[in-house]
Amino acid sequence: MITDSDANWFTEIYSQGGCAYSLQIREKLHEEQSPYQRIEIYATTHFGNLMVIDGCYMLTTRDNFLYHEMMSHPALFTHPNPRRVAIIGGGDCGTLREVLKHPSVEHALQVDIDERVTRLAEQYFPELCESNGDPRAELYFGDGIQWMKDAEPGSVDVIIVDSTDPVGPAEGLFTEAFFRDCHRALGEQGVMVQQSESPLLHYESIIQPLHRAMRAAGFADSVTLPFPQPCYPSGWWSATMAGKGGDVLSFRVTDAGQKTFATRYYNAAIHQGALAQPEFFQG
Ligand code: AG3
Repeated sequence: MITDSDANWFTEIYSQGGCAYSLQIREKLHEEQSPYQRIEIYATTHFGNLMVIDGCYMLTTRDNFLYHEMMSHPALFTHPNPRRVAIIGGGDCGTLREVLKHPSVEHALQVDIDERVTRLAEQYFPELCESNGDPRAELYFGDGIQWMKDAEPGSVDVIIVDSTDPVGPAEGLFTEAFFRDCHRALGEQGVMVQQSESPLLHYESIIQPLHRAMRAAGFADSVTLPFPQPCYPSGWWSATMAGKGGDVLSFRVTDAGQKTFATRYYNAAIHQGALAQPEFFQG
């Protein structure tokens, strides 16, 4: 926390990119070292509550809808009939809540390594956890990489990888070996989507290698959907989606246009717009 004369600030410094983003803090609500990571919770002045893991913004009350909606709905509306969903990471349950809005979903399993993230989300982000009691929801605390290795072939329709940055525990979630396990776990028309960092800061270092690894693992098609996310480095973030059966550029436009649930950002036009690729995205 940086202190100036009349305000406290939390700043995530992204040193490799020479940039930082700050939120004004009212008070620190919680801090702990879990078995896996350092977790901090703050009350901000204008963004609601804030969760920080190992110094990096995970979410704020105010802007998490952008990320969680874009991590869920494009993939779910790309699959023709998503019934079985696995979320790797996502311990704050925000992605799980969005997934459960889809009436076709029969089972949504969240696999996060750190139960403390979920317990703190229940306390400080109760709105994200409001669907945790849904009979279709299952929370499992364990290693997502191992879970995917052990998954029954063809047993999942959509895989959502809602991870931290590809350093430390999440590094293995950005590898061809992991994508091969995802590919095997998915059914014929399976779709996976992975949070893929900033188009501005990480195109060459993360997004391009991710596409190569997904294709090498057997996925027929992949596309990166950029979206705004103010609290993450550069304020511009992305989700990269890959299809086992093929085409991830077309989706259930009519169903998305007539969605039966409320969102704050996602709609059919936003989905279509996110598929438009910046000139610097190559192939
Ligand atoms: N998603 C975290 C994405 C990475 C953020 N990176 C950063 N701030 N440097 C997990 C939390 C949302 N469910």
